[in-house]
Amino acid sequence: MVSSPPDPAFLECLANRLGPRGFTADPADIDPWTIDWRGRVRGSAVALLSPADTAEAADIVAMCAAAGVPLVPQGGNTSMVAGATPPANGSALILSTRRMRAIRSISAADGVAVVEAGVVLADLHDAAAVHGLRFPLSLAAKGSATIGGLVSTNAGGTQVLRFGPMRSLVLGIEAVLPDGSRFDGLSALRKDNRGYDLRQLLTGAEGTLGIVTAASLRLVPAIGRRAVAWAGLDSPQAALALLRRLEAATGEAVESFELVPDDALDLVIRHIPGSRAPLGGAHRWHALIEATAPQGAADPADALGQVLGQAMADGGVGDATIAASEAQAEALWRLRESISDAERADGMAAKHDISVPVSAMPDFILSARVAVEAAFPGTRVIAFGHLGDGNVHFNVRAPAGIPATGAEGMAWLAETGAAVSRMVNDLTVAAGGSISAEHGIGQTKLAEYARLADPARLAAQQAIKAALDPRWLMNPGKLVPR
Ligand code: FAD
Ligand code: 2HG
Ligand code: ZN
Repeated sequence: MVSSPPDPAFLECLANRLGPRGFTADPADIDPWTIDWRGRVRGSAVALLSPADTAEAADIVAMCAAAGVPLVPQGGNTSMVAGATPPANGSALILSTRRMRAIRSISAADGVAVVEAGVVLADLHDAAAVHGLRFPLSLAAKGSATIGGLVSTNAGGTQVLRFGPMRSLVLGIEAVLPDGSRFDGLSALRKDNRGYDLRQLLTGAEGTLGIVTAASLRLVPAIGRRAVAWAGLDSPQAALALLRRLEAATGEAVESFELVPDDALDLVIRHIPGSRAPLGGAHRWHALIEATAPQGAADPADALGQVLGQAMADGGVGDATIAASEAQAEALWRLRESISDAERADGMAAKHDISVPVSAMPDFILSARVAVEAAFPGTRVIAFGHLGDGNVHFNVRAPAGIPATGAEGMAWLAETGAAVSRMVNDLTVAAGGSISAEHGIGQTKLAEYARLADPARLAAQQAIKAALDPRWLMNPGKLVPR
């Protein structure tokens, strides 16, 4: 394993190849990119490389491979598992896609966008809209998360219910493999049966098998009309029953169904200026629902209103409101999308991104919460998110007063937080679930992944890694336990 920073003569070769816009060794430029989004994992790097295009990326990967220098691919650095944070020993260089921001093409005829890795998700949304299309994946970090990062983490978000995660939207990939060779797999064929699928292998590889430089992505027609509702409920079981009822009544119209417990809403109202509760009265659980319809189809608010009305009449739902304007719809979404920020502002938490079979999730949430809070007095569970995918963020907040960063918070995380995570992960595995539903393994989940993964799965992943990256230079210390 490489453990010392690359030598200055080699850095000079990289600087010459990339020019002043693509190379910096100034700590003031590099430092903000050496810490993860949550501010918990600090790494170190002596240079940040920003190739302008695939040819430059291929050259520097080849140069680093020949010199045995590790690289950490980085997009928007919004990873929830410190996946883009370099190791602390300064041995690796950061390869940022910040300059690879071209939208190469958008074809309405094929429903395909070809975009470079550094394109920010919100920019792709805007570009597709100009063509009457949309890229049907969204998440709260859309203003920073890049296509390369989303592909490499096989990101989920709030429309997986209808469109699946990134994996189902990636039609082609262009990448630089660990030896510097270029894989040109951008042709967005709907059918291609030539054996092992590199596109799928690179999707979700967390930068351990090479640099994704561009992707062909599936676009769908723009929404004609949307209806956004907020419902107050007394249990996650009632929430799942409501989702099934909505699906039965509206077919595929429901594309988002997000579970929000009252304490998550309270956090948002406390920490995010301008937030207010959408419903009067106290509800232990809430659901944010979005239903959509194509151009010219009936207003989805009608069907949504009908089902919510019936559910309120028979007690399945306590109260509900449907946004009367785009501004109201956006305000409801802001409440949901602000939970991570509000939780971070409030204090330390042991974060978990778990999935179990969808039908088992409501009981799991309630029983695991009771068990964890009893085992670790003073902790408070908030379990929120993508209920319809069987995926919630089962975050366990430290006792009040323990800050989100700093020595006290980190000490809690390293001791109590680690024990909390072992318990949550054991409960998840016992329920037939996954300890990473959408955020990946990165470095913060690596030890737990190594502890709990099926040995055959682990051995196959290690064999693939060793075959494509025999010196383990691509994103060292992430995803695959060595
Ligand atoms: P980075 O954080 O820079 O990198 C992520 C990983 O991908 C790292 O392992 C990195 O090495 C690798 N990588 C980045 N670019 C490349 C590339 N070009 N080639 C190869 N490897 C690369 N995730 C969800 O799935 N669903 C959510 O709902 C969700 N919500 C979020 C909300 C917030 C507020 C935040 C902060 C994060 C959220 N995430 C969510 C986490 C999610 O993983 C990221 O938002 C996104 O996928 C990462 O994109 P990025 O460009 O920031 O990648
Ligand atoms: C979300 O669904 C993200 O909002 C972030 O995946 C989850 O902060 C979290 O734990
Ligand atoms: Zn999520």
